[in-house]
Amino acid sequence: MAKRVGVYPQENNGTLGSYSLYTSRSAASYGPQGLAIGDINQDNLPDVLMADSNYGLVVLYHTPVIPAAFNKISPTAGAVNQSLTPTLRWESSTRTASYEYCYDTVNNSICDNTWESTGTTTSVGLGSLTSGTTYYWQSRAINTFGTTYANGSDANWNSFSTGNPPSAFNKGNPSNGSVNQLTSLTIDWGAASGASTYQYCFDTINNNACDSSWKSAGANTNASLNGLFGKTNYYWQVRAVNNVGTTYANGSSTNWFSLATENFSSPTNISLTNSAINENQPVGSSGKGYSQL
Ligand SMILES: [Ca+2]
Ligand SMILES: [Ca+2]
Ligand SMILES: [Ca+2]
Repeated sequence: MAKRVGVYPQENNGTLGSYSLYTSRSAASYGPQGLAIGDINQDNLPDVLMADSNYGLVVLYHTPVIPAAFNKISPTAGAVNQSLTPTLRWESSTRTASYEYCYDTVNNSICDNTWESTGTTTSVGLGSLTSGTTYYWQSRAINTFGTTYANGSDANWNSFSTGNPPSAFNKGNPSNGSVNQLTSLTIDWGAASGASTYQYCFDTINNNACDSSWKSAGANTNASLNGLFGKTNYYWQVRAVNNVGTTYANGSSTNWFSLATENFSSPTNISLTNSAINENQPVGSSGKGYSQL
């Protein structure tokens, strides 16, 4: 018998390569029981055992080199309406010392940004992205022997698109500066495309800011205000919210409406100097808005 033994050598991606005959180190021959394939070290990779007449039991461990194949998980390829702070996730890969990821806005299957390490973590939260933008990303696993790119190829990038905040919308009734309002009343506003929920705030401090708390109106474009004080000035604002952002009614977070409850002659401290308010108000005969006043 020739002093040779048949072995399936490892490939550098962890798979078994083609069967080859190797000259054995000492044994004159191997009997039918002298060779075995088994996973001696329980790493799910087959090892070769040889019952060598001079060396005893010889184990050829199947020891791959570069990290094992793995895939990206999310966002899924082509996902749309993603938040501006998405999390990139990928599968873990055995034999990996560290992972890196790259994302950019250039669809060319290469990293136009910088590969960033996540250590041994298989996800990363991205900072504030740009709304309505398509991004491309890839991850890779690294050890001292080499690099394995997700999804089988360094060119296999995934894309996802960020969504947009709700569209512009305006408050409706009561119109700005309304007087003699009931102490229980309904405020309403127009619909904002893409809104998940609306929130409103009302208070009695005329500072274009919410001094009480933002309350959810759900998907409704109106809300009931009950138990207001009489003869009191109130100030209210609405905002539309989704997973991408927040859009304030009438174009600005500081563009609040005022109203005065019944038996009160007129709000006395409406700001007429806010050009943003004036632009969005019906223009009266004076041409300066606030025809109610
Ligand atoms: Ca093994
Ligand atoms: Ca790119
Ligand atoms: Ca206020």
